[in-house]
Amino acid sequence: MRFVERYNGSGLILDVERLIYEFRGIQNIQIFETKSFGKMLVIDGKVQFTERDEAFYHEMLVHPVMMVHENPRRVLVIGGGDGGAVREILKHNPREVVVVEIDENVVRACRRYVGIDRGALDDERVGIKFEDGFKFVRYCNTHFDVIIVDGTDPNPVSQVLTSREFYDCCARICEYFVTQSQSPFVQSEHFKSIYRNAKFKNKAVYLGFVPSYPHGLWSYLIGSDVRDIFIDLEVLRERFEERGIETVYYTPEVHVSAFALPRWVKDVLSK
Ligand code: AG3
Repeated sequence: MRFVERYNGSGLILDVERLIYEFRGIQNIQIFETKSFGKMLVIDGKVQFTERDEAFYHEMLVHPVMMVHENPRRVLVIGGGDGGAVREILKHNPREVVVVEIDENVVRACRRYVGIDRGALDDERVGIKFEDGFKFVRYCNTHFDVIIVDGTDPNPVSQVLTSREFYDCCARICEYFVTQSQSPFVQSEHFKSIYRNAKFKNKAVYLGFVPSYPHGLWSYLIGSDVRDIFIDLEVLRERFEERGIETVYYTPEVHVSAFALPRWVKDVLSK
C-alpha cells in the first residue's frame, strides 16, 4: 500500500505496511505503520510526524526558544497533543508545562498507538487541557516564560493560531514565543502571513530539515516583545552543557546557523 500527500502538483510517497488506527472526529486522525519511516501520524491527509524524523522537527521547534531563556520554568504548549514537543521541553527541567490541545483524540491515539512522548505526558509537571488554544491565551492572566505553538497547517480548526489577535495575546503573557511556520517553498503564502501577523518587537525566522514535511525544508518563527532573540554561541554552548541535553539534530552550532536564510527565503518575506 502507498500513502501519498500532495502539495500543488508535487508530493510525498511513503510505502505503508498497514493502517493501524483511524478516527474521524473534529479532525481525521490516522496512524500508519510505514515501511521505512516507522509509525506515522496523519491528520486530515497531512503528515504530522514519522518516528524516523520527528526528533528533527520537535528539537528544532523546542530547543532554540528554550535555550535563549536563561531559566525557563513555566512553559505553555498549544497543540502538540502527540507529546513530542513536551518530551524535548522536559530536557530543560522546567517546573510546569501546560499543554492546551483542542483534540483529545490526538492525545489518546498517540499515547495508545505510538508513544513518542516516552512518558512525558504522564510526568507530574505536565498538565493537559482539552480546549481551544486561542480562547485559552485570550483569557489567560498568568505568565509563561515560553509559549510553543505546535499546530497543523492552517485549516478551519487551526487557522486562528496564525492570526494577529492570537499572536498579540501570546505576546502579552510570555517572554519568548515560537511557532512552526510552514514550508517557505510550497506554502509561501502561509509562511508570509505568519511572519506578518506575528508583530513581536523582536522576531526572526529560522529553518530546519524535516524529510517527511513538504519537500523537507521547514520554517519556525521566534518572537519576543521584551527580550533579545540572538544569543552568543558561547552562552548557548555553556547552557547546553549545563543542562546536559541530549539530541539527535539540535546543537548550539546548528542553532546559530539555522537563522542564516537563503536569499530567496528573505525575498519571500520582504515581498
Ligand atoms: N505540526 C506541523 C506539521 C505540519 C506538516 N504539514 C504537512 N505535512 N503538510 C506537527 C505536529 C507534530 N507534533
